[in-house]
Amino acid sequence: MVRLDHATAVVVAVTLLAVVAPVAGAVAPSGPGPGVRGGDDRDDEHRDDGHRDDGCGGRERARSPDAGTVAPDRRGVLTGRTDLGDADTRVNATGDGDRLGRAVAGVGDVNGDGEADLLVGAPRNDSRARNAGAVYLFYGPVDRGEVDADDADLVLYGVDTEDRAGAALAGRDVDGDGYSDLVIGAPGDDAGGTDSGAVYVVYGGESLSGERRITTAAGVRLAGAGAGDEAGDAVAVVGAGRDDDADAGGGVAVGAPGANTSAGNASGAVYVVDLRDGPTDRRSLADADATFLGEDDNDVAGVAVAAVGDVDDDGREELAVGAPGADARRANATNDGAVYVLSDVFSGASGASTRPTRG
Ligand SMILES: [Ca+2]
Ligand SMILES: [Ca+2]
Ligand SMILES: [Ca+2]
Ligand SMILES: [Ca+2]
Repeated sequence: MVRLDHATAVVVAVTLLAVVAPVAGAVAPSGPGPGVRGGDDRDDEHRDDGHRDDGCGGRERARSPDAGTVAPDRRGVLTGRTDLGDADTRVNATGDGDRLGRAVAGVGDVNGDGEADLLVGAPRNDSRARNAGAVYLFYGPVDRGEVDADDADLVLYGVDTEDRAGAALAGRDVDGDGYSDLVIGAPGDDAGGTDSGAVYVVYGGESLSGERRITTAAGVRLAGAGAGDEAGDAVAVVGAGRDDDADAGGGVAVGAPGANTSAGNASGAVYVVDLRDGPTDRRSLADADATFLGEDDNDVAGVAVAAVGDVDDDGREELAVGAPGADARRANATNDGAVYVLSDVFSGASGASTRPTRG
């Protein structure tokens, strides 16, 4: 394991490039203390409630008075302003309070027909249990006009109350078989203890369709290492697509902002797991290939993770980790936040010595 502040010193293979920047876009915890640890400040409810909840699932939608038209200019760049209701496609939730759209992901081609596919999360769907969540996969080309979520080509349901499957989504071909795979976060899952969270990886293929329980559809389940970790609050694919080798495969990075470490409660953690062998088992993130720990109490590191490409121009992609509760390195700083950029978390050919050491 690696404390994020000591990454350069401890792990030879991992270079910590840059630390400390104001976080935009990620949720800031309301403050230190038990309320943060409880998790509700980090979940989708908090983030969504910053906006009006005006029942937008209805079919009668007035155009906003300042909507105009959007059209491509001479360079092919869209310009202008209009309502999202003018979009080519509107995917509608089919249940009250589903929070459809809490996460969306372009996942590449899951069924191998050459068309890119669309993955949509509704973490408070109640089809199997209250707020168990649902994930919808639409095979491209996606229909135009109004589309019901239940008409998706594949529907994956969370199983237990408050699992919130679909709160975070990602996808690429992690096992290198040519089919994109689905990475689905369920931060309220109890697989490793109450609200440990879990991440499910559903391997792509031509026959993936219908309605499935996520637990049976998944090839591998990665359970949070401990109760309250909320693993799967953020997910990213690392490695896959890092070069021209289409079957290189990759792994996943999993944010667990509620993780307690020796640094304190909810310091948070990020785990990287190699999936190039296409594992089909149930495992704990305690056994992840690499682990990066938040620096301090209530940093909630891992509430955002992203494979950001090769931002330092060394030919290998970087992983960025948001820690909106991190304190700046000055007196009385609280919740200024920080973003960590980790180099080379997943590199090279199978067995390469530059892979991170085991945590
Ligand atoms: Ca496809
Ligand atoms: Ca695959
Ligand atoms: Ca739970
Ligand atoms: Ca790089």
